[in-house]
Amino acid sequence: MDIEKSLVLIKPDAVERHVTGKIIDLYESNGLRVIALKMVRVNEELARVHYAEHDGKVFFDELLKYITRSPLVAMILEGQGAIEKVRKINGNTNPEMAEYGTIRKKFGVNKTENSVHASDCRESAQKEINLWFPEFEQ
Ligand code: 3AN
Repeated sequence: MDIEKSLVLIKPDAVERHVTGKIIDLYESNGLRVIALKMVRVNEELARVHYAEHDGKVFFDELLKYITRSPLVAMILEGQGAIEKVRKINGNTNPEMAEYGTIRKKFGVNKTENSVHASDCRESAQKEINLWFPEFEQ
């Protein structure tokens, strides 16, 4: 399997409940490497670009309000098959449907406040890394 990078966000609900360290530990314990990390208070402009594909959906306004309400932690994780691996560790978008042991099952509150975001394919990983870490040389 190829070495890949994924853009991961530990979102406001998780940072507010002080589980940032526990979440990072789950990624690291599964062989992923943190190669960039920062805490960000997201403004509406960045939120709109990050969630552009959801613009117009019924939950879009709620999503913007949530992601901008308090700081989040943005990271680049690297490892073999990292994109799929991270999504497995994160679990289903809906915490109620997520498998036991996943981050969203453990920490997610609901479909909006589901603790983590991760890139869904290589193309979006590249786009999201450029958006969140413009200073990072790919
Ligand atoms: P994932 O983060 O699992 O890839 P996406 O990309 O479909 O899920 O959705 C992006 C974000 O939009 C989710 N993390 C969640 O916060 C929010 N979201 C998606 N679907 C819904 C929904 N039906 N109701 C409320 N929020 C949603």
